[in-house]
Amino acid sequence: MAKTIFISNRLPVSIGIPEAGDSFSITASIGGLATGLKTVHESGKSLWIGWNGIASESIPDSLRIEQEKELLSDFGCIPVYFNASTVETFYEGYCNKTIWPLFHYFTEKTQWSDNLWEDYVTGQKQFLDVLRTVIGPNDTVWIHDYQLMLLPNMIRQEFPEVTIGFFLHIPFPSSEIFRLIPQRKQLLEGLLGANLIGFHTYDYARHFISCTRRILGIESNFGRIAMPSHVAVVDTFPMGIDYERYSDASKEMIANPDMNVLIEKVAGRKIILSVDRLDYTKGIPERIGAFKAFLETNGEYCGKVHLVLIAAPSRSGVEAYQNLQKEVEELVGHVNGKHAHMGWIPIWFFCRPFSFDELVSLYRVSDVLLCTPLRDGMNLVVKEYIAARTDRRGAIVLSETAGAASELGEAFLVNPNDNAAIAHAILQALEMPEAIQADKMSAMQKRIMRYSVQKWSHDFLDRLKNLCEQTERFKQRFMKVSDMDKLVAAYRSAGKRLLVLDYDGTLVPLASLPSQAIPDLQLYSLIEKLSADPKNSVMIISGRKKQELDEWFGMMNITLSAEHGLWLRERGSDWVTSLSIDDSWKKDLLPVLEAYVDRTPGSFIEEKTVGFAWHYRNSEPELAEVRLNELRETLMGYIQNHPMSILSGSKVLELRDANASKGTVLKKLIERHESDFILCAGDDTTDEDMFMVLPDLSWSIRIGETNTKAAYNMASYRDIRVLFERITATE
Ligand code: ADQ
Repeated sequence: MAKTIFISNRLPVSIGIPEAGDSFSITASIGGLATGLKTVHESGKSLWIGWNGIASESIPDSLRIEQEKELLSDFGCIPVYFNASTVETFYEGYCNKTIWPLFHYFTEKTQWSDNLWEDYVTGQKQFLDVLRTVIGPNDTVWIHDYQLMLLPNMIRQEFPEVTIGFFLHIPFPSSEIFRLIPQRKQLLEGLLGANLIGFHTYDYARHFISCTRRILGIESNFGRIAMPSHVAVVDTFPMGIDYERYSDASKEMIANPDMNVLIEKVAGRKIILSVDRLDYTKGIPERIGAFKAFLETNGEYCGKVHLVLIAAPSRSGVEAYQNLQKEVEELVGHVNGKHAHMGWIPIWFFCRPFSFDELVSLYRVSDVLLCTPLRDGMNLVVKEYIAARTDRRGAIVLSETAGAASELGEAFLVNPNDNAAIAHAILQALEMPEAIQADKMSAMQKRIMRYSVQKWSHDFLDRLKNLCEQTERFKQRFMKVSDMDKLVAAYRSAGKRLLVLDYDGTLVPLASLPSQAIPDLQLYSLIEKLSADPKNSVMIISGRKKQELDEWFGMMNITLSAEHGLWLRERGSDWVTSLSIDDSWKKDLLPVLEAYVDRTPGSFIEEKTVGFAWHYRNSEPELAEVRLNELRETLMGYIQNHPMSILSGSKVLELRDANASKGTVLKKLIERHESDFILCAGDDTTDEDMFMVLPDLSWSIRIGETNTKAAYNMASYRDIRVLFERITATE
C-alpha cells in the first residue's frame, strides 16, 4: 500500500535517557510541524524519518533496539542515528553556520568551507540510507527544511517514480544574496528534484524562481519548472498554527500559579511581551534598543509598563549564539540599570523556554506583542498570540521582514532596524482604543483560524497529489515503448516514407548562441542512414537561414526548408521560394530592433533574408521579459501596415514574412510525395503549423511537456535519436 513518508531533521518526538542509561522515555512533541502533520500521520499510513535528538554514543545498543521498536510501533517514527561529531559537523556546521545566516541575510556571519559542505552532503546521505529501507515506488515523500535541501534530488536519482514534496521553513533570499554561496547550483538542483517546492510567502517563491533562471538558466512557466524527468512546481503555503489548541486553552485555562504571581506584580501596569528562541535573526538586542528608545521618548510610561522578554536558548554549541546570550544579558542590565526605580524594573528577562500553559497565560494578559525579528521565515508566535486573544484585545507590533507580515496587515508593521519607528508603534499599540483592537483582532483571527496548520499540511499534500495525477495524465501522452513498437512496425511495412524534422530543440539541444547548436557526429550518422534508404524522403524544416542549413546539411541527400518555410531546397536542386518576397519593411524595423539590443544587454539580432530574430537567451531574464513585452507592443503598430508577422520562439522573437509557414510548405510536399508513412517532429509553437496539416494516420511528436496538436510528446531530442536508432537498426 502506498504510504506518505515525512522527513525532517528532528523527529516529532523527544527522547530522554536518564543518567544510568538503562532505560529511556519518549514524548510526543507539540511543535508546529508535528501538530500540522498529526492527522495524516495518525491515520497510520505514514512514517516519519528524522534524528532522535541524542548523540548515538549515549544510547547503548540494547536500548537502541528497544527504542527503535517503540518509536515505530507507537509513533510511526524511524530514527536516523547521528554521533556527536556528526551533530557538530552537520547540524551545527553547514546548516547553521552557512545556510541559516545567509538565508536570513546575515552575510557577515556566514561561513563556507569545503569541509562544511562535505559534511552537509554526508549528513543527508544518512537520511537517504534510512529511507532506502522503507520506501516503495508509489510512496509520497515530504521533506522539511534547510537541513535537507539536497535530499529531493538524491531521492529522485535513485527512485525516479516517487512523488517528492519539499517545504522550506526559513526565508529564501533574493538572488543577490543566494548567488554568494559557492554551492548555489547544487542547492538549487537538490531542491528541483522535488515535484512540489513550498515556501511561506510569495516573495520567497519568487526569489527561488529568479535564482533558478539566473543561476541555472532554467525557465519557469507560472511556477512550473520543466526538469528532464519531471515538472517541479513552486508555490506558496503560509504555515499556520493549531488555532483551536490556543483559543480553547485561552478560554478554559485556570491561570497558571506562576503567572498569577506575575500578573499580581504587574498590578495595573501594561505588559509588552516578546517571545523567541534566542537567535540573532530574531533581533532581540535591537528590540531592547527600541524599547529603551520608547522609554526615553515617552517618559510618562516609565513605571507604567514592563517588557517581558522571553528567550529560549538554542543552538548553544554555535559561537554566534553564545555571544548573543551575553550581549542580551548586558543590554537588559544596561536598560534596567539606567531606567529602573524602586518598585519598578522595566525589562523582565527570562532566558528559558516557557511551557504552553505559561505562554498562553502571558499571551492573554499582554497588552502588546512586540515581535520584531530582523528576518523570519514566518513567525508562529504572532499567530499564537492572535489565537489566544479570545477576548479580542491586545495589539501587535510586527516586523515587516517576518513572513507573517504578508498576512497580518492589521498589525503595526515596522522596520526592525528603525528604533524610532518601533518606539512610535509601541506607543500607538499601547494607546489603541479597545474597539479598534477588537476590530483588528477579529479580522486577523478569521484569517489565522481558516488557514490553520492542519489546513496547511492538507493543502500541501493535496496539491502534491493533484500534481502527480496531472503528470500521470500527461505521461499518457508521452510515447511509450508499445507506441514506439507500433511506429517501427508501420515504418517497416511502408513503401514510401516522409520524415519531416525541425532542427533546434528537436534534433539538437537548444544552445545559448544559435551558432553553437551545430550538428554532431551521431546526428550526421543517423540522418545519413535514414536518407540512404531509397524508400525515405528526409526533410529538415527550420527557422534557420539558408546558408546555415546549406553549410551543415547541403552535402546530404535530404530536402531543406529555411526561414519557417519561406525557402525550399529539394534534393539536388537550388533554393527557391514560391512567395513573392517583399522585404521593404526590414529597413524600417532594423533601427527599432537595434534600440532594443542597446537597452537589453546580452541580446542580439540575427538577420534573415526576409526578417529578423531578436535573441535574448543571454540577457538578464526579468529585464528581457519587460523589453519583450515593450517590443511586441511597438511591433503591433507595424504589423497593420506591413506584410510581416511576429513569432515567439524559445528565447527569441522573430519577425518573418507574413505568408511564410512551415505548414504551407509541408502541405505541398505531402501532396507531392504520396507517402504511406509520415513522421513529423518539432519542439516549438512554429511546428504546430506542421502538425495541423498532417493527414490522419501520420506520426507526430512534440518535444517537451506541453500541450500540442501532435499525437505524442517526448521529453527531449535524445528520445528522437533513440527512435531513429531503432528504425534504422530494424532495416
Ligand atoms: P522558529 O525560528 O523556531 O521556526 P517561530 O515560528 O517563531 O520560530 O517559533 C516556533 C515555535 O517555538 C512556536 O510555537 C513558539 O511558541 C515556540 N517558541 C518560541 N520561543 C519560545 C520560548 N521562548 N519558549 C517556548 N516556546 C517558544 C522556524 C522559522 C520560522 C517559522 C517556523 C515554522 O524560523 O520563521 O515560522 O520555523 O515554519
